[in-house]
Amino acid sequence: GTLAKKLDYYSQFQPSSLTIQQYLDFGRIGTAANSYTFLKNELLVRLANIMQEFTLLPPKLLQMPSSKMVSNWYAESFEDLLGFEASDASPEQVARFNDQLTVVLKRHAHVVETMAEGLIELRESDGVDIASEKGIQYFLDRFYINRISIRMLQNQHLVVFGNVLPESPRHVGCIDPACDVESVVYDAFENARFLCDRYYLTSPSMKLEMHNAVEKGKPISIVAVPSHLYHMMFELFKNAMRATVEYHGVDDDLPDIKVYVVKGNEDLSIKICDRGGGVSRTILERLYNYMYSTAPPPPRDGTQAPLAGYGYGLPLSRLYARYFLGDLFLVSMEGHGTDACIYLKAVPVEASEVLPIYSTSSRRNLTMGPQVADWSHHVPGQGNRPAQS
Ligand code: W6P
Repeated sequence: GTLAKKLDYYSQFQPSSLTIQQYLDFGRIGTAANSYTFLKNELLVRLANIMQEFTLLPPKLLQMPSSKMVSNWYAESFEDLLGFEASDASPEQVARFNDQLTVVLKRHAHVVETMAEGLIELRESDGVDIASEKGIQYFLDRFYINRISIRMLQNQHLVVFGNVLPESPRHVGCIDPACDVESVVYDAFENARFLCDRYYLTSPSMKLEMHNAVEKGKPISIVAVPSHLYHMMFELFKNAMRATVEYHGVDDDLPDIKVYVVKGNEDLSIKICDRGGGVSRTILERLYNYMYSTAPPPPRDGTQAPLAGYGYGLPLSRLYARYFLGDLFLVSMEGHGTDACIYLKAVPVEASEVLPIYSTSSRRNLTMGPQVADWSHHVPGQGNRPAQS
C-alpha cells in the first residue's frame, strides 16, 4: 500500500549525520520552524532506513509476538509523522508536531525490553543457529544506535523548542557545553556503590586520577551528552564492583577500583581498572552478545536483583560511546582483573553521529547464510571435521 511505497521512498535517502557542534549551534541560533522542517523529513528517513532492515531479520524472530509489537510501533510512528509531510511550518503545525513527538517518544519507551522478550521467545521456541545469531547481533547494534539517534533528535527539539525542561540553564537540549567529567564519574560511582552496598553489604573504593593534558591543571570539561556518559560509567562501575566483591569475598579487604581520566587534543580517555579476577577471552566476547546476555528479567517479588546481570548494559554502553565516534573496550587478564576503556571525541566538530544506512551491503550482512570456514582450527568435541565445499 501507500505505507510500503513511502518506506521505499524514504529509505533511499541516507540519514544526515550531525556533529555535536551542529546540535549545539542549532540549539542556540536555530528556529523552531527550521528545526521542524528538518526533523519531519529526517525522522522519516531514519525510521525508514531501520524499518527496511527489520524485515530482513530471521522470519522466526519476526513471528514472535514481541517483535511484531515493536515493528507495529515503528509503523505507527512512521505513519503519524507522514501526516506532516505536506504541512507548512506555521506555529500551529509546529505545536501539533511537538505533541506528536511526545506521543512517539512514549510509544517507543520500552523497545529494548520488548525486543529482549522477542529473543527469549525465540530461544525458548526454537533455539538459534550461529548464522541467525550473527545476523541478530549485527541488526541489534544498528537498530539500537538508530534508536539512540532518533531519540536524541526528538529530545533535542523538544527541550530547545518545545516545553521539555533542560537539566540546567547551561544545557543546550540534552547537551552540556561544559560537562564536568569528574562529577559525572563520582555520580555514577556513588550510585553504583549504593546498589553494591545494598546487595553485598560491602563495596570497593575508587581512586580517581584526572589529567588534563590540554590545559594543564585545569578541571576536565567536554561538550557532551552527560546522560550518555553517566549510563556508560554506571554500567562499568557495577560490573567492576561485582567482579571485585565476588572475587575477593565480602569479608576481605577489597582492592580499589582505579579510574584514570585524561583529556588530550583529540580524545577524552577514561580507564576503569578492577582487580576482580578478570574473565577469559571466551567469556569476554559473550559480554557484548545480545543473545547470550538475554536473561529473563529479575523477579519482581521483592527478592533482590543481582547488581549487574550483564543485561544489555555493556553492548548498549558501547553503542553510546560509538554514537559520536567514540568507542568502548574491555581488556581483561583472566586470573587478575579487567580494564574498561571509554574514548570520546574531545572536539565537538569531530564528534559526528554514526548512523546505519540501509544498503546492499547491510542487506547482505543480514541475509547471508552460514559461511564456510576459511580458517582451520580444532573445535572441541567435534574432532576434525571433513572439509566442506
Ligand atoms: C569484570 C567483567 C567486567 C565487565 C565490564 C567492566 C568491568 C568488568 N570486570 O570482571
